[in-house]
Amino acid sequence: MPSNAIRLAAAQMGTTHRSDPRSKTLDRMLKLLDDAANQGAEVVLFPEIALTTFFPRYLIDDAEELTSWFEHGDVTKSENTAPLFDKARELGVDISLGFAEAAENGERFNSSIYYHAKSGSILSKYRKIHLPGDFEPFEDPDAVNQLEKRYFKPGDLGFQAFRVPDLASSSEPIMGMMICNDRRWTEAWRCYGLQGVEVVLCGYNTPGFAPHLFGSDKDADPKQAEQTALCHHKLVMQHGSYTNATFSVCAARCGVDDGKYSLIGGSCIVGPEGDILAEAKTVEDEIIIADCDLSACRQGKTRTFDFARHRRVEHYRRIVEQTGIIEPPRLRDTASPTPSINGTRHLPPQPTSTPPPKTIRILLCNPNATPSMTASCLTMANPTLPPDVSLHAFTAPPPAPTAIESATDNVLSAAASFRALLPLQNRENYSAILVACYSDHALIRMLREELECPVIGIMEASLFVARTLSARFGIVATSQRSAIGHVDAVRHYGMQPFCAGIESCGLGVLDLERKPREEVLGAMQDAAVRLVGKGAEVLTLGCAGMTDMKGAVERAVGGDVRVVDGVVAGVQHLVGVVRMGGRTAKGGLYASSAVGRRARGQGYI
Ligand code: CDT
Repeated sequence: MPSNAIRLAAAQMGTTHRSDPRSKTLDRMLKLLDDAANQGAEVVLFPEIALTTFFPRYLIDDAEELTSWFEHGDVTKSENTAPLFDKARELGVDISLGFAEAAENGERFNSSIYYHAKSGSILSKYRKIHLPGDFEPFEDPDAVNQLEKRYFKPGDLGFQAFRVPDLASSSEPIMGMMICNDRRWTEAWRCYGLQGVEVVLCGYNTPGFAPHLFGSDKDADPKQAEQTALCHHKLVMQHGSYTNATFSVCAARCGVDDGKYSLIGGSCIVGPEGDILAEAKTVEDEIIIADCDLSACRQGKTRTFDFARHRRVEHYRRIVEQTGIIEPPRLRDTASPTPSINGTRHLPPQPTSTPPPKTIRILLCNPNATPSMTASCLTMANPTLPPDVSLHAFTAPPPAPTAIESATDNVLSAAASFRALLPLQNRENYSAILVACYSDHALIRMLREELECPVIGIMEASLFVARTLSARFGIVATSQRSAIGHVDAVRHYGMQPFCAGIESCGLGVLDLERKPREEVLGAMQDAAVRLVGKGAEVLTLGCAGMTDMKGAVERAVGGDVRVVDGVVAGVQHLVGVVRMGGRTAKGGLYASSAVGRRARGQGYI
C-alpha cells in the first residue's frame, strides 16, 4: 500500500425488523467487524441508526417504547453496545456508527460517532443536521413515513472535521461525518471541503419505494423507483466527493424490513475523482473495502477545486441568507419587454434583488506613483471583501516617487500622497484607509493625526495576523536596504521577539515587475525557504508589489507554512475595526497637527 493509504470499510447491514432483539443486531455487527478486520480494515463504518431498525418510520406514541429506541448515557458503555467497542479495541480497528441519542438534557438527536480504538475514546460526534420527512404521519395508511422531525432535534454540532491519529499512514487524515439525508446537500459537503476533508463517512437508511416521500408516482414500478433512488444516492456521493476532492464511505441499512419497508443497498467507497472504488453487491450484511491513498486528494484540492484561488464568496451570500426559493419577478409584473430589434427580443433589465448597500468603504492608498501596483493590490483583496464592503483605489500623484526604497522616497511619497488625500477624504469620507507600502511609512502617522477614521499600513496589519497565527514569523524583503528598514520597523511595532528573520531577495521594488517572472519568483522562493530554515512558521511579503506572488511562495515552502498578504490582512483588519465603531484616539500623539500649523499662521500643507 502507498505510505499515505488507509484501508477503509463499509459494513452494510441488511434487514432489521422492528421485533428483532438488540442482541441479534449487535451480534451481526460484531461479525461484520470481525470480517472487516480479517480483511485488514483500519476503519469500519456502520449505517445510520445501526443498532435497531429504522424506527422513525413508525408513529410511536408510547413514551416508554420510544425511550427504548434511544441510547442513554455513554454509548460505548451500555449493555447493548459495549461489546462492539470492546471488540474494536481488541482488534485495534476504529469504528463509526449511527444511533439514536438521548442526551443528558433530555434532547434527542440522530447521531453518529467516530470511535478511536487505540485510545478507547470517542474522537468526534456528529448530530444529523438535515432531518427529512415530517412531524405528523401521512393520512394514507399505506404511506411510508419518515418522522425524523418528530423524534429528533436538528443537529447542533455543525460540520466539524476532525483528525484521526494512529492509522497506518502517518498523515492523520481529516475526516468528517454526515448522516443519510445530509449527503444530498451540497452545503454539507462544502462545509467539510472547506476544512480540507479527506474522508467523509455517511451511514444511511434510504427507502427504495416511498412515493409520498420522494414525490414519485404512487403507481410507479417499485423496482424502477428503487433504481432511481440508487441513482440519486450514487450521484450525490460521487458529486460530493469529486467537488470536494475527498474520499467518501457510505454504509446502508437495507433489505426489506417487516416484510414491507424496502431500503436500498448501494454501500460504496468513492474516490476524490468521483470514481466508485468498491460497491456492495447485495442488500444483506456485507463488507466492502478499499485502499484509499489520501495523496490522491491533492490533485483536486490544488487544481480544479483549489478553493482559495477560485471560490467567489462575494456572490454566495444567498446561500447562507436564504432557505426557500425566491423566484425572479414575472416579466409581465415588471416593465414591458422592449420591442424586438432585428428579430431579437431584448429583455428589459431584470429587477434582481437589490445588492446590499456598501456601507463600509475602504480606501486602498498606494503611496508610490506606480498604478500597476495599486491594481495588483486590488486584485488580491477584492475577492475577499464581504458584501457590504467596497474597496477604492488611490495611487500617489507625481511628484511622488514610483517606488519607495529609501527614507527620502518615504518622505516624498508621504508628502505627495498626503496633499492629495486630504481633499479626497473630505469629499468621500471613506470609512478607513489602508496604506499599501510595506514599511513604517510616514503617511500612516500623518493620516492618523489628521483623520479620525482608522488608518493602518500593510506591514503592521500583516504582523498582527502573522502573530495571531504563529509564534515566529519571517519577512521576505526586496533589497538588502529594505530588509534593514524592516528590522527597524519590526522593532518599532514591538514585534522583534517574534521575528525569526528578514531575508532579502536582492531585488528592487520595480524589479518585481520588470525582471523575468521566473527570476523574481526564484529569488523570493529562495528567501522564503531560508526563513523557514530559521524557524519562521508564517511568512509575510515585504512589499505591496509582491502581493500576487503569495501562491508561488507558499508552494515553494510547502507544508502548512502560510504567507500572509498584507493588503488582505489590512483590509480585513480595517473592516473589523470599522464594524467595532473604532476611531483614532485624538488625546495623545495622534491629535491633529493642523491646529498647531494654523496657530503658526500656516494654512497650507
Ligand atoms: N434516513 C434518511 O435520511 N433518509 C432519507 C429519506 C428521504 S425522505 C425524503 C434520505 O435522504 O435517504
